Amino acid sequence: KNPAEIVKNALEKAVEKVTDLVTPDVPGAPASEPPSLAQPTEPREPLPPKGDQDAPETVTPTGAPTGAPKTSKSQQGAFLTTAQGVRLYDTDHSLKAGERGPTLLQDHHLREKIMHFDHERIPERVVHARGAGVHGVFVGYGSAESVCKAGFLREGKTTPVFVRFSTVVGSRGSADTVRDTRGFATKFYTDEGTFDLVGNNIPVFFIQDGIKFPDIIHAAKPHPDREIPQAQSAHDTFWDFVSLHTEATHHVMWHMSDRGVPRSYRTMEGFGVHTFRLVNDAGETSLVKFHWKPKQGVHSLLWEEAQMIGGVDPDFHRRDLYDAIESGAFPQWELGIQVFPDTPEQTFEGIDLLDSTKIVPEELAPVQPIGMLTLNRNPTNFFAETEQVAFHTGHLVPGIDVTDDPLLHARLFSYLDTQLTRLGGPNFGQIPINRPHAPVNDMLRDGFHQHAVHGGVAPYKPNSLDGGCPFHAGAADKAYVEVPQRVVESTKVRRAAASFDDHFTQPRMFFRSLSPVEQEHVIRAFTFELGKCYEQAIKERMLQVLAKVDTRLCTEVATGLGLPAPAAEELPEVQPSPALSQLGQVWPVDGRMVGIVVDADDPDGLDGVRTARLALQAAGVVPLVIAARGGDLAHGLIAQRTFLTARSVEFDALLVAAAPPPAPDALPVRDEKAGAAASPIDPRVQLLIEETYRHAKTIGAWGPGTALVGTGPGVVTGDGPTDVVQEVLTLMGEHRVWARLAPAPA
Ligand code: HDD
Repeated sequence: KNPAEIVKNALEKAVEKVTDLVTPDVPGAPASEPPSLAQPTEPREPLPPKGDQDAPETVTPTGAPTGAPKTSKSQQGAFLTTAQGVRLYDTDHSLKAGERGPTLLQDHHLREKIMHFDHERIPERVVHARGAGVHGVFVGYGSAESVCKAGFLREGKTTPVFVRFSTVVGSRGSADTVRDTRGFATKFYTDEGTFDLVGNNIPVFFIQDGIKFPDIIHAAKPHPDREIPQAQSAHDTFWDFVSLHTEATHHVMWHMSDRGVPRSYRTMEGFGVHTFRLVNDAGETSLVKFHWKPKQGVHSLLWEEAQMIGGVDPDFHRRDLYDAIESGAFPQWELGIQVFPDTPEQTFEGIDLLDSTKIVPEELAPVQPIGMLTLNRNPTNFFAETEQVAFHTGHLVPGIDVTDDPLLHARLFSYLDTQLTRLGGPNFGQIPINRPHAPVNDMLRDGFHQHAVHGGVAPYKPNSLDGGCPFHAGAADKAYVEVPQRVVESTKVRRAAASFDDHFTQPRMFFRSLSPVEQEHVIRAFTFELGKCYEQAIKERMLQVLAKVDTRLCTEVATGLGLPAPAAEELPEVQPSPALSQLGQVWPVDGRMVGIVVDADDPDGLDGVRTARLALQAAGVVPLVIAARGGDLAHGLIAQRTFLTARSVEFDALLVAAAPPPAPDALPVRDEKAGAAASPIDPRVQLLIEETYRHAKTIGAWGPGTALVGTGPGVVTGDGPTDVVQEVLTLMGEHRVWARLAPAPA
């Protein structure tokens, strides 16, 4: 048979099959009767302005007004109009030749509505597509005045900011809690122009030179043939690249550590990564690295929690940030700088300050606080603000200049360039969220989406027709004047300095600075990620890399993968940097979440729950009552969660005030199926307790709840809620019950 014929027949058959599927022959069904069409909506009286849909007053967890501005949540005005302001009497039906007739081309409202809808999406960011942005305020301490002349760092100076947190690899709709680096980008709308600090929650980067950015990103993104896996580094192309490209090792160590799965955007450190050059009033320069230190502490999820949340609540970090701000628990970060002398070598204690794969340990150069960031307002419109905000490392203000870090230089090009495609032209600076708060008097003209109506006839310099205006500013008028940095005479090369060659000392320092439990997490993360790779050669090559970092790390990962460990190498000792560990401190608990298991049908028990709730709220903690059913309970309590909607991963601690029997919607458990007596407790409550324990979170119980929780570190029981809640709050300050996770002694 002719092959073309075979294909043709096969295709025809396939089409027949599909047609069968879509038009099933249902016995007794009326012969192709179309559903009756509703009549067009009658014109009706316009509604009054929707004042009643204003956002509720923003209150703290204890109910006090925060004074944050109210923003309207609804459309404005009485009448629906077209984009041109023409009032509409119907937007539900297209204009047709008769009720059942064809749609008329003259329906200009239909065309406008659909045209606009068709173009509602813009290209997502090529990296950092998934993010959450919020407004806030930065207050300078004045402590930076000796090194930096920037006005926003002056004592008591208040500057509005917009901060966007993000993951790097995933698409806009991907889950928040994947293992990834997090973006931490801040736009300071200063009086002297806009300054963007476009940083991450990890202080080093995968590459030393920006020319390799497309390589690392192509390797980390989903495989190009099937576009999987989404938002993951646990796949062959990522590990193929980083195992061959050992300058990524330091970043990979952080990525595999708890830093790769933050508990919340609110509990991440932030880093400017590069070394910047600051200039003071006298023109003296210093080299600095920027740090954001969260007042909430630096905390992470466990990997199992992160994976579960990815399914249970993919918006976990977004929701956490918005809810905290909405409830008045405003997250805060102190901005700090490490200051180094601006020497011609641009090194500090032998560390090359132009190499973005290196940190300077805080023990060598302490982080000195220079101001406080407070995030206090959620966006009004996600697209207009979070999606359209455009950050750029070249948005600098007088007093802050760049160094010759080759990673930074590529960024200085890339961030402007990417906005042309993403935001559709060169006028993205006119989008409200990107507008500077300083007066703008540029000579940039025309282009797509030009919103300004520029007067004058002479947008050029020099001119006489517009009176020579505008004039150049001098340094005294706060002009941005580049530091007259001496450029070393050299030859053109495509090479890095020899000091960029050490790829293993700092990864070793990082690993050895972690506590045993954090080291255990790194080992498990490598074992998980490499265990997801298909290519044996990639796993073996990565073990060779780990052998140069730390022998135990390498051996334990090899054991987990079932592969022989490479021969142990003689590795030089390093001085650990204790500041790199997240453990060992006590932090404030406000803004944290505590679940309270109650029995909806036991009014006596609910009285104690009320007491517990008030004590938690007084500490700024968000209590969520979990009952068999939602809605109003006794004693003015409301069940915000039910056994159906609650999952342990949402809570930082669990209080068990009851031993509720199985609710009607509980699924059977295995033992019951096998004929054993039904459990007297709802199985989902048991699961809540078990997971909370597994994830090393504090558990408190009183009354009938005591019998469910057992004993052990971090399990607090008592006769009533008062003492239990106080002790639970104290233990929560350490984030987890670390004793439960301590690795067994070797
Ligand atoms: Fe980048 C976005 C942080 C290296 C090119 N980057 C982006 C964002 C953050 C960072 C936080 C999201 C900004 C937002 O929320 O809109 N990037 C970093 C850090 C780096 C880094 C800390 C290294 C120290 N980036 C880097 C290099 C290049 C880029 C080397 C290119 C040569 N980055 C981009 C970009 C993005 C971006 C393609 C995508 C969307 C955007 O800029 O506006 O231009």
